[in-house]
Amino acid sequence: REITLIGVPMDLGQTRRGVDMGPSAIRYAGVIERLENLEYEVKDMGDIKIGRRDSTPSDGHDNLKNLQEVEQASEELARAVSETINSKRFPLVLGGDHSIAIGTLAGVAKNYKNLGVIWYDAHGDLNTADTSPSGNIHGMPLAASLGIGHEKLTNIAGYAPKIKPENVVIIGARSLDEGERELIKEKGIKVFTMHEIDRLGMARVMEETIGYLAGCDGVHLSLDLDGLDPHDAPGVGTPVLGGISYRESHLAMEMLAESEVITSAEFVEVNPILDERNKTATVAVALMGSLFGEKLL
Ligand code: DIR
Ligand code: MN
Ligand code: MN
Ligand code: MN
Repeated sequence: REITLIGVPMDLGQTRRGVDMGPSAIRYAGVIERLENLEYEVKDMGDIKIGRRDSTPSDGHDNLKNLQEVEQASEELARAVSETINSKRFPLVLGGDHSIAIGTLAGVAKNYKNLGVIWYDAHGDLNTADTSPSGNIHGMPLAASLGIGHEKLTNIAGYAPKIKPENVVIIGARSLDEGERELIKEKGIKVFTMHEIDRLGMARVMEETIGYLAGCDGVHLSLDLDGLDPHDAPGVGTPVLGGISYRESHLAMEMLAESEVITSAEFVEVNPILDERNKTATVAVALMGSLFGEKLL
């Protein structure tokens, strides 16, 4: 019952400013107190250092904006996450845009041979430089972790791949690019789109997800706040209508808490500049409460 918070004020994986303030917004929303109230011992190791926005974004990086800076931060984050796990603590990573998952997973997967991943997101984050419509690395971290894409992104911490396609579950998808659809089909990745969430209900989606990952020796939760509906989580850079509700998300976190499967987690894409009175960071902290076992009775 020991948690280490790792802040990653990264905004270089996409083009909107403000998501670098995500870790501050989440701390301000009371994450430490929330977890301490659940009797966890919480250590905040502060923020990973992030380089400067690339002044020459097209200097030969081929549709990979700020590649060098994302790579450097990913290496540092991977070290911090791996050290946290080595000292028997739970790494809770606060973003920052979703490109940070490349570093988080590089650190986590070092410690698990058969790591499962729950990717809670409106998007697939399965692009590469060849398929990305934007060149934004925050649309690529799941592909990179599967070993697909530019070597500087796939080989963080000196090994690849980090995870296997059969150990990934995407929940909440409702915006996929063509190359991402092809990759999902080619690799047979398990996806619960909004269609399945509506049809089956979140309870069954989570039961199936937990069952699907039962053979894994650890499960990482990568939660992009844009997985939620923009009404509930407006402070994100790429909102998509028709998302997972606040209530469904709490249920999902509560079921993960009950099953005791989650061994690391990150909450990403909180952008206080686009938010309404820190609502999205507050939602993130409330969901962390449920993930770590908060109950009404
Ligand atoms: C889009 C948006 N698929 C891209 N991705 C986002 O740029 O690759 N991921 N917003 O979270
Ligand atoms: Mn450069
Ligand atoms: Mn994402
Ligand atoms: Mn997203």
